[in-house]
Amino acid sequence: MRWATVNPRKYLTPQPRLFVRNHTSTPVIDKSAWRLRVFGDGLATPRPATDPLTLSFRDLRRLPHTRVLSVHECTGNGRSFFASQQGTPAAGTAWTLGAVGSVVWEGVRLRDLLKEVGLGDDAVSIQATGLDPSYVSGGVDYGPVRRPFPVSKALRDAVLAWSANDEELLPDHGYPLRLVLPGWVGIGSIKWLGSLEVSNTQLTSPWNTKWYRMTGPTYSTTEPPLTVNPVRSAWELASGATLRAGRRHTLTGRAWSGAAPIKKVNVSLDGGQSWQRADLRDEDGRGAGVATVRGHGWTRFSVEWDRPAAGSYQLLARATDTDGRTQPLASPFNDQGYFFDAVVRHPVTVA
Ligand SMILES: Nc1nc2c(c(=O)[nH]1)N[C@H]1C(S)=C(S)[C@@H](COP(=O)(O)O)O[C@H]1N2
Ligand SMILES: [Mo]
Repeated sequence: MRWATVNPRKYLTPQPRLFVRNHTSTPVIDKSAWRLRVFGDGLATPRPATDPLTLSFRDLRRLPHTRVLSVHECTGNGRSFFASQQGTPAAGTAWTLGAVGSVVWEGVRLRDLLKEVGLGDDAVSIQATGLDPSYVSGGVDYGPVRRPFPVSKALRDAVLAWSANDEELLPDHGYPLRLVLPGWVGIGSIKWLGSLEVSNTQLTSPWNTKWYRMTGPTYSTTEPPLTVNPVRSAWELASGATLRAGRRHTLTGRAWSGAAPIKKVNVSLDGGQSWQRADLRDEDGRGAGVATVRGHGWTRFSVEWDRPAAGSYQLLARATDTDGRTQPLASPFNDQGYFFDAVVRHPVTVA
């Protein structure tokens, strides 16, 4: 998503503008032939993978529906700033800040589906697997993209979504059905959902053991899988945008957190010498006009810039959420460049 194209008057991110992150390629799926397979020893009546429960799209539509707002974001959002701002390049897609969007998902709560199929008393872990081709890298076949998550998250707010912003999911975003884990790393929200394994033991996949956990000089070998997204913010401007000298500008942007609503955004228009509080709108996602889970929308901020003189400037935004988490001035390096949450120095020219 290009921040320069974000409409300050629109709260949600239109699907065609939303970032796409695929490990392999987008599969073409026939919705009428598609089935969700549910199995595992964590079901009330355990079932092996070879004899799963199968649900058609129609079966799912018969369950209660819900609409849930979430900020959808890739774990590697901001990764390129490890190189450009901190001088320590990290492996992976060189996102700036566009691997994020705000979406109202419609679908079935996973807890309602689990109630329908019968959840066992000892279930702790659920693995979601996509129908996209297996991921092969460096000559190793890691199998289909899949990641486990705790049953507690499933019961709290996970959704099986068939639409985004009241439109059918686009193929690139997981048609016909994707999982959504609000506030959690994007990899948790498995697209083209094919199966759910419900288990009485902790499940694993390379996507929570090998990737999507912190590794690197300052990390131990036993860091937990990444779950809740950090606090971040961005200006609705291109990097290096040119603004007219001697005019009054309203600078706008957005701030978000995977954990809690945004409490304040401090901004600096002079590279960090002086700071002021930005004006906030729709804290707690009210801008989406839907009943929302607390903290799962983003907050728009704005600040007036009155007749700046010609020159080069750096705009900084630093957000804090109501859990007391504030964007740091630098993010500790990790090999894969996850969770770059530091204040970004956004260059602009006034001419
Ligand atoms: N099946 C499947 N699900 C997936 C992926 C994938 O490659 N395959 N990529 C994940 C990652 S890393 C992210 S950030 C989000 C991106 O979702 P989007 O492309 O709809 O924005 O999907 C996640 N779910
Ligand atoms: Mo991602």
